[in-house]
Amino acid sequence: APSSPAADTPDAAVLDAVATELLDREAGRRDGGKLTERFPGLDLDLGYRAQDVLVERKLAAGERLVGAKLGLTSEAKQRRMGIDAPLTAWLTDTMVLEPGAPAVLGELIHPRVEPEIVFVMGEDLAGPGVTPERALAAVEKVAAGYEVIDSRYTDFKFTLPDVVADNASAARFGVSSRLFDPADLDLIAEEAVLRVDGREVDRATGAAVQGNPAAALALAANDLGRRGKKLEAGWIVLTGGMTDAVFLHPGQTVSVDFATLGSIAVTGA
Ligand code: OOG
Ligand code: MG
Repeated sequence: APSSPAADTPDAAVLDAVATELLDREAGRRDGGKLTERFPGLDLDLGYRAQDVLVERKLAAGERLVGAKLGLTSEAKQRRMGIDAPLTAWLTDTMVLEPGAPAVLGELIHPRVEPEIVFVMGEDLAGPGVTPERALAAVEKVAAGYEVIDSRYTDFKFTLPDVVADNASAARFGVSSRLFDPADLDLIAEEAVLRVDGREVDRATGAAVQGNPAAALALAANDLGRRGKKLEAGWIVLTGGMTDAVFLHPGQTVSVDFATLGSIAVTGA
């Protein structure tokens, strides 16, 4: 490996440098190279600690936590990104797009949209030992959703520690105002069709998400428990893109049409 002065940087300095660089890229709407190349010590553990530093800085700047997200829970996403493990990250209030609100492309780098099944938590939930059944019992409502991901890495090229540090490419998301009781749904069979300007580009069922979106929720609760954190009552949880994501171009509308949960759409402005 090429020798780099950053290779010997102590953990605290790496965490500061990584969080600072990713926040600067987000604010400056520019992407850049993998930080694991600049900081070879950036492993998965440090990646999560960098993610925590990054989110703490967002909160210190006035953003509010509104939930958590899973990434890379489906085979379609894992295959596209070349990473075979799911991850967890954070959602804040400034990421929310209200129904009908456009995604303002000038605020983003290279946004892509993906269909997501969304949980609204009724109770706090944290591992260890959370099963899909226990996880679903803590859910108050289920809704159709989409996420606009926007990696701070060039061409969405990253390793797992890179994307963990980058808060799992989180940028914007939308949740339908139609909320469903989990008892009234078959989440595994629930199908979503992804359309760009009305033309179908992909489709998948809830089974794509870890076999069952409730299993993804349990995974998040167990992962946060390990990190000394929890999912909180009232929070939103994005369970992960069901299909590969599509780029959002100016004037385009991406819609997600669920069989039962209804439709939600976002336009690039
Ligand atoms: C990483 C974020 C993945 C999902 O739902 O799988 C994600 C990425 O694809 O850039 O949000
Ligand atoms: Mg996602």
